Amino acid sequence: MSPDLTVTDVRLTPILVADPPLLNTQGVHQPYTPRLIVEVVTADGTTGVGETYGDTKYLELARPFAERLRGRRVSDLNGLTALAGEVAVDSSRTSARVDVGGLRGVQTADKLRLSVLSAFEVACLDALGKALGLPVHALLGGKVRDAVEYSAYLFYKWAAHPEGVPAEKDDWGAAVDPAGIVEQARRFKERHGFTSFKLKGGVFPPEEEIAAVRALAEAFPGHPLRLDPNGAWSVGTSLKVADEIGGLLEYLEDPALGTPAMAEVAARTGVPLATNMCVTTFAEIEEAFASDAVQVVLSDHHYWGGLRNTRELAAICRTFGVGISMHSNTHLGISLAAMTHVASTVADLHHACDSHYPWQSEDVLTERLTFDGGKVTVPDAPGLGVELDHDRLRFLHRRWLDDDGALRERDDAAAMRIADPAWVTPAVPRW
Ligand code: GKR
Ligand code: MG
Repeated sequence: MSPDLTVTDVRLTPILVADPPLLNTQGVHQPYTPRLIVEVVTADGTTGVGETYGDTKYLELARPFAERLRGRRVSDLNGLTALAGEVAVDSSRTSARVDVGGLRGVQTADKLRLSVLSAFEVACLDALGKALGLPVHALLGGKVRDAVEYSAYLFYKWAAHPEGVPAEKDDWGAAVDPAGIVEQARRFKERHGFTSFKLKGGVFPPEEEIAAVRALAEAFPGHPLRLDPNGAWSVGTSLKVADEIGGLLEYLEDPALGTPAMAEVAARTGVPLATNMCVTTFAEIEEAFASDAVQVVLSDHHYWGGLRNTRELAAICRTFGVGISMHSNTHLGISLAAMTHVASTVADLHHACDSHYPWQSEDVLTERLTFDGGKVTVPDAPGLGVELDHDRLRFLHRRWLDDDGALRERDDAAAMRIADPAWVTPAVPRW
């Protein structure tokens, strides 16, 4: 008898997860960051899990979406788009311009919907795979590699969150100069075997970040390096950096903000440019590809609307001779498993994907995923191949419930103001 794939229940659990004091153009990561865990239960008792951003604007959309999903089948994946379209988005939550504060590009209503849809799509795929006894990668057409490579994601970082702020401790130490970044890279390599490194820039004046890249190149010869200032530089500064260290970089990521500025940089340097900021929706592809603004698109299955859309994006990139890899924000193991499944099915993935996962000391899984030689083995168990730890989920949800609301919206500028009350997110270009 075939399994009854009808959705009978959908559980949404917002949580707060510990995050170290990582610095970026906007400020510093909060001590706890919001995520949303989605569980989809079918009539035959199978549960599928998904994960996405957990700020209020996403929760507001996830609740009506969950209502609409009940009674449908987890195999009706194409129908999710229509469901998402029915969910009303509060226009005060959206903006059509590239939003450097958010670090993830434009915030259109459709993009917010897709970011929510992605968690439901992953949960449905997980449930479907479990019901059929197939891994998610098989539902996407099958893996073409057994392990997916990730790059170490280096951040300038304080030793600890500001005194007096409740936070979990981490053992990574501070990294506020080239020596600190090299030491952090060494630990990443020791702990997880990474052989390529991405440095989050836009924090210190470009000369300091150039020095950090040089120090990395010297300490780790032959290891691919990337630098990502999240659009903080002018075209002129971007070109200067490209000129000085372009030869050491696999690519330069979002040096300048927006497609026209990226196109100007791309036209005047041979250094490949990657983005997770100016090509973040299907609507943005045409202008960026026509103007040759980017050579690598970093997909994020959350805001591209799931794993199947990520494959569609990969096909478009292939058609136009643009590379594809993956971007990451603070995330847990469900998202890492989802990224790994889809990445395993994309034949022309030629760059290690980004992941924040090593920075997360907490998870909602009974068993954390691990990096071996910088790679995650593609799970072959049914569904995503991960199991939810309900006690941990309750614990992290309790933290969210106990929060007075201050941490429920990720706000790196507000977190920075605790240390520096005069801080405002710098206007762009900053340098
Ligand atoms: O977590 O600070 C951060 C990152 O800057 C993140 O927000 C970005 O979305 O990692 C991302 C990136 O590659 O731009
Ligand atoms: Mg980036």
